[in-house]
Amino acid sequence: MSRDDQDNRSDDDGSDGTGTGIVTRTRTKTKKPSLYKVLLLNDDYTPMDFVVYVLERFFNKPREEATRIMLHVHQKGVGMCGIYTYEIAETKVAQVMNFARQHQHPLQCTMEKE
Ligand code: TYC
Repeated sequence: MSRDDQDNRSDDDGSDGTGTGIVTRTRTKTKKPSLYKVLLLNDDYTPMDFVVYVLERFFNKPREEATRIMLHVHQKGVGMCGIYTYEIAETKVAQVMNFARQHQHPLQCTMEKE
């Protein structure tokens, strides 16, 4: 049995030996949430400094790491900003897209299930 399977074998299931009974077992909620990668896509127009700033502001990256990620995206076409639960990832994508639009840059940010 894997670590995150439920194991309620010792719980009282209401059995009375007659084959009928009230099921009173509880299921402890321990499922881990699915995780999503937030990705930045390269384009020919968004300034490098702007991308570095986005990584600092929305993904809390130190300047050096932000620069490394930006250059990776610039060279490879796509790169990862972070891994989050669905709602956090969705929020990060929306924040980046809104911020880029406000500054009239074509920067694209997306998410994919890990
Ligand atoms: N390719 C852009 C340039 O040369 C820089 C850039 C990097 C743009 C990363 C988007 O996600 C990006 N100005």
